[in-house]
Amino acid sequence: MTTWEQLIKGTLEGNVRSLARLISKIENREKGWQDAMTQIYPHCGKTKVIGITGSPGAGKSTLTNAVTARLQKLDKSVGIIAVDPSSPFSGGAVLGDRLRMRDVGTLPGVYIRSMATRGMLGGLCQGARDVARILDAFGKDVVLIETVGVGQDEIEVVKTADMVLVVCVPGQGDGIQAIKAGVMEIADIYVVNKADRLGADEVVVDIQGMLELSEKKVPVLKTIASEHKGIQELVDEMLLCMNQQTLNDHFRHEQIREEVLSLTQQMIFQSIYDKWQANGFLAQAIQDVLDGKTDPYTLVKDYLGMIEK
Ligand SMILES: Nc1nc2c(ncn2[C@@H]2O[C@H](COP(=O)(O)OP(=O)(O)OP(=O)(O)O)[C@@H](O)[C@H]2O)c(=O)[nH]1
Ligand SMILES: [Mg+2]
Repeated sequence: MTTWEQLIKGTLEGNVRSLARLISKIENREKGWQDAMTQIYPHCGKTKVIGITGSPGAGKSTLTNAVTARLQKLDKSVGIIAVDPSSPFSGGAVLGDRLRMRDVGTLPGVYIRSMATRGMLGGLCQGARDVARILDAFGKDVVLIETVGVGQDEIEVVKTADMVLVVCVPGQGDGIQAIKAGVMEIADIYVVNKADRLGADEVVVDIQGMLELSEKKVPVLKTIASEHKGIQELVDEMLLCMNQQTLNDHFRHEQIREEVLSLTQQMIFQSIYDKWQANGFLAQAIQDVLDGKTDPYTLVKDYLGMIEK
């Protein structure tokens, strides 16, 4: 049996197998996970976490690949968290991602971890945060979180990052679309990828036009990720942006606030749920509602009232 202590020690020493097993145990919320994270926490704080989001097929994986290669040239070690859809419709996309990122996976020093958006115990955001933190303690300089699409779940995930890239492409009215989807306020850098295609400049102008209304100064850069073009400029901009953000206390404050609230929610739920599983309360409660003896509102209110005392 490998204990938490051994896995944590191994991870801190840079052992990849310990890292992989530690992440799995944390993701599965195995008994003792909170204490394990408490031990990991003091070793964190060096890594920059970058969220990469954008519409399906915009080239996020290709861009992640190219950015990783560039960061490595600059002697920065990289971890990648690929947030996969677990919807039955997108099984193909998951496989596609793995294939496209395969050449990154074989670069020394790159660790890739996939996470499912569904069935994640304790919520995807906290899961991504925990994995990023473990990679931080492991010694990665940069962690890239690639999400699928720009849905609400993905936006919440990238909000846990220190910095967010929003990827747009020409030919889909995408600049505007992304902004409509509520991505505008979270973007730190806009990337117009597939700049080899017609209409890239128009997308840049569109986005810049929208940005004029906002107070935040957000760079808009063109890339051809598949040819590694524009990547050097993008990474330079990313590094610049990261350095500015270390000064931003308000941002850290908001991140911690959000995390404390979400952990409170999860941990209270988990401890009650575990108790219910053990003592059969839940099964009885369901039966009582079915029998018309009570309703879900009263039931939960009474239960919470009881534990408050
Ligand atoms: N022409 C052109 N094609 C590109 C560029 N970047 C990526 N592609 C291609 O676009 C397709 C989709 O790229 P991905 O990197 O898988 O896009 P994605 O956003 O990760 O896709 P999902 O994860 O499925 O949402 C692939 O066939 C890439 O080779 C580019 O700059 N120019
Ligand atoms: Mg992808």
